[in-house]
Amino acid sequence: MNLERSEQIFAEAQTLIPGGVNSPVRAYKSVGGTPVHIARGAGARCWDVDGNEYVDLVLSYGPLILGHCDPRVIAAIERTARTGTCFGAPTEGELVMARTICERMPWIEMVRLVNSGTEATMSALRLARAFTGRELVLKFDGNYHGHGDSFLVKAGSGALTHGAPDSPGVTKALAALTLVADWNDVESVERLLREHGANVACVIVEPVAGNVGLIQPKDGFLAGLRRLCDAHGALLIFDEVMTGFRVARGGYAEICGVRPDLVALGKVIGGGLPIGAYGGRRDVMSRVSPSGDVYQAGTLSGNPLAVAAGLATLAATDEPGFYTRLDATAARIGDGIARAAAKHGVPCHVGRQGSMLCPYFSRVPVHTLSVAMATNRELWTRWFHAMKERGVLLPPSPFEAWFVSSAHDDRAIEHVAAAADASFAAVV
Ligand code: KE4
Repeated sequence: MNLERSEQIFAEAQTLIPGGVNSPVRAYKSVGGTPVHIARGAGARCWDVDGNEYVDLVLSYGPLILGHCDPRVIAAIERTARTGTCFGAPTEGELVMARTICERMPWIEMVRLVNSGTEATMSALRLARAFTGRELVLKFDGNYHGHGDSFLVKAGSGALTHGAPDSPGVTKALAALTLVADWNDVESVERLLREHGANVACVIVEPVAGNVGLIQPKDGFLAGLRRLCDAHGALLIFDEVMTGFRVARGGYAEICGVRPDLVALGKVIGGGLPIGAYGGRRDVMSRVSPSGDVYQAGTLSGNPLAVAAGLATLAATDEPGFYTRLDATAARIGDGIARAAAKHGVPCHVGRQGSMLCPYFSRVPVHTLSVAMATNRELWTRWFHAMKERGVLLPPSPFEAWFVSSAHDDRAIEHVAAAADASFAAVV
């Protein structure tokens, strides 16, 4: 396939931007080759700068639950932009967003908007340390909570494939304050809390592991974290930056019935524009400046354009049957991949939670990071390129979740299934 213009842009970009990209996973380091540079998107599809068309299953890693350029979102952005882009003053839209989040996630009694998922999780961590007066935080191997220093200890996503789980620049003193347990293993948490519990401020967890591919929690895992946090006086933080308003109207907490003390959000609530949020118990959130003494601020926090795009997106997801239809679309895509793999004798286990999915080339179901890491990455990489050449754009790593939108119609679903069949035929 012709990637001439992508190659030209990438060659120069690497002289001016670290790795030629503004976020590492986009550089194709773990799969090789030139990253396709996107010119435009529409619905379930996008086109690169060389004119190649793709069914998009990256969707910017989650925000575009309605697909590219949804008319309702574009109209909201256009309408708002004509009134101004930012003011450094409160706007009514921020109240509407706060009301919407709190209504759909009643365990969020107060919420603060920020500009990224990283800001959301970093702020939640600072707040948990202040509220409890404790220093240690507990995260899980393979969970990714953004690039805040305290989280870059055995992180997931790009940190998993870039071979720098403990990133240089994160001081040993700070890393020592982060305890790491095994995701889906309550006993590993119990052991750490038995030893350190009196000084653990919070347990932060991706309720569904979306940064090692897609692994669902075992029954009892999240309830076990709730029980242990209560027993040791630590706050339970759900990082729903990816799953919030994507896997259900109220995120995964609605599905599992476990009530977190704080939640980090992002992606979908901005409809494709930069945003993050953190919120939860009123007694905890009241400690955030200026109502409290825990400082956190942001020039563009609550940005009117991002809020407008997010509200238009959330309104669309509130239509009757939205999540049922979206999940059914994702199930059809996952089934198509599994059928094609079986036809070509490729062991494949598709992890899926709602409209987030990830096919693992594994003989056994994937419930832990170690099993995910043992899957056939070499074959996956060749299949990734074969799919790209057949017009399907996947995240460039076997440890990233795929995303489906309400714009993925029958034609897109059938295209993915046919491309998967032809790609397995080409690489097996
Ligand atoms: P951002 O700072 O990238 O907006 O959000 C960080 C974050 C926090 N929590 C979870 C559960 C996340 O998945 C993320 C970011 N997700 C990755 C995808 N694996 C973003 C893609 C990228 O880094 O380019």
